[in-house]
Amino acid sequence: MNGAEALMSVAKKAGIEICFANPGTTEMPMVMAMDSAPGIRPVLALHENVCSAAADAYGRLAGKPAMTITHLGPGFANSCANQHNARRAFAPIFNVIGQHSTWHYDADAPLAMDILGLAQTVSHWVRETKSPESVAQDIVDGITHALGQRGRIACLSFPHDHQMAEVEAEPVLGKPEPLEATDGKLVDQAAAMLKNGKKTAILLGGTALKETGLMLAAKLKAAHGCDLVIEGSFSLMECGAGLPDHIRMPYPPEPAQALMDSYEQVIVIGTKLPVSFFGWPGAPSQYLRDRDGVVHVAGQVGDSVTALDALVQGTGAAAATPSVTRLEVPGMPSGMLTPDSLCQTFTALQPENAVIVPTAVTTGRLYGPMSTKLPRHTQISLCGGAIGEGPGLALGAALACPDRPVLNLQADGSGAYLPQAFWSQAREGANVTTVICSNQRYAILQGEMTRAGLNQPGPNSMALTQLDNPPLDWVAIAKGFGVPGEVATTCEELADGMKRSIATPGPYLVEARI
Ligand SMILES: Cc1ncc(C[n+]2csc(CCOP(=O)(O)OP(=O)(O)O)c2C)c(N)n1
Ligand SMILES: [Mg+2]
Repeated sequence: MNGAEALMSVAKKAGIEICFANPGTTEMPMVMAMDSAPGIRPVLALHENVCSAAADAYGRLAGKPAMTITHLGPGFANSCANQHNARRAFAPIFNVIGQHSTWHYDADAPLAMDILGLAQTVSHWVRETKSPESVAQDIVDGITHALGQRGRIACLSFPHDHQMAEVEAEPVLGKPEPLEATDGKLVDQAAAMLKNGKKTAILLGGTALKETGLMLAAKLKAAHGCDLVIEGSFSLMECGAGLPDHIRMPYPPEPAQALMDSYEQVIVIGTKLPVSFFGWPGAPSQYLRDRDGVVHVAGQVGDSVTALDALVQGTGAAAATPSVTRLEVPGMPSGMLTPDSLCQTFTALQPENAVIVPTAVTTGRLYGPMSTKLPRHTQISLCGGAIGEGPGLALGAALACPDRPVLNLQADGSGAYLPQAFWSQAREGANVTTVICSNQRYAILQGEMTRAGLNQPGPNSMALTQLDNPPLDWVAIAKGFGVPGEVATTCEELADGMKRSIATPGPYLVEARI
């Protein structure tokens, strides 16, 4: 067995089933090993940022890492924006980066660059195989690390000569690092707060947003009348009828600060203390800083479910009937599409058990609050603020959950970062409905200009934020990558397009013009 075959066989034994790849010459042994040591599904992506986006969603939904294979430093560099998003989402990913043969390092060949230095900026674990003897252990160490806590980014730089060398492959998978244990004193403090009658919010994030955590929180809400606030960007949230109603942490700093200030007490579980997305002049940076009545029971890698359970037991809420929402599907609006009616149409048609990728920036802001009473579904949001991940997330979601419909509510400007994902969606038969919210501009940035006090933007500012000259033809873009689609300008047309898409297997795109 050579090193590349060892990679495939060890990774398969460790539970890895899929590899998002964009290979080159230095990865040829790994490409060939996908046949000589088969068992891992190869998925070609036409840009490395598709690999990382798809691996991000796959990791969040499957709960185990996908592998990626990218070409030297430049190939991996192309994947970095979505590696960053994946790191913020605590997605497990095992990245294998092809490296030159060790005897070729001195030559300083054109594609050579500092792979480890680069990978370190987006990863928790970085290593280069040192010798053929270490290869098998390096592989399991990387996978073990990726599986640690909620999930992490692990990067293995794999020199070409080590891929081809004969290697021994009987390494043992280590024990992944567990979630951080809960501090009983903090639980006691929070329990006392829940019972003291003051106005209280529980700010929830991370693993607390899965069903078990949410249902425990629903008991606390029922027993103590507290509000549940959800972190602004979340890795994975179960949502819809039968789960507790909640308030989303607003994106702009003023309403976010006002929301936090409206509570005498805030208990934080499964996320960090909330911060503002940007440092806007005069606006707050950290919403819960320097105030009383805050207890941080569990952080982003804390064991939030155990913490919530301890709170339920410790406050006598175990017998409470959980406070949950009832199914309420909005009526179908009609007429020309507006951001509001677009989101209403989308929610009216959202099928049960769907995975939703809500990456529609300005238009999609209305979606979150509309979604809590819809049929049960899962939402995965953009966690690192690096826009343009949506189409790749949708690909990874569809491959992790082949039996579930995947819907990507996607803004146009950000969608244009990653249309290559459509090709992989088509090739893999991914069951994705993409609704492009086509406002033909970077609306959020135009809003930023207004916030900055610019009432009449000049032609150059507009040139940097308008997308209408020439307009993006999304149906043609999708068609070019093998995905059928149509344009909708009214709610009725959007509804028709969505129904067509949901009824037909494979990807489909509706360009919803606002
Ligand atoms: C990788 C990256 N590049 C640039 C930005 C800055 N940025 C934030 S929002 C945005 C435009 C979003 O426009 P669009 O996706 O059309 O959303 P809209 O506000 O129009 O709904 C840009 C360029 C970013 N956040 N991430
Ligand atoms: Mg836009």
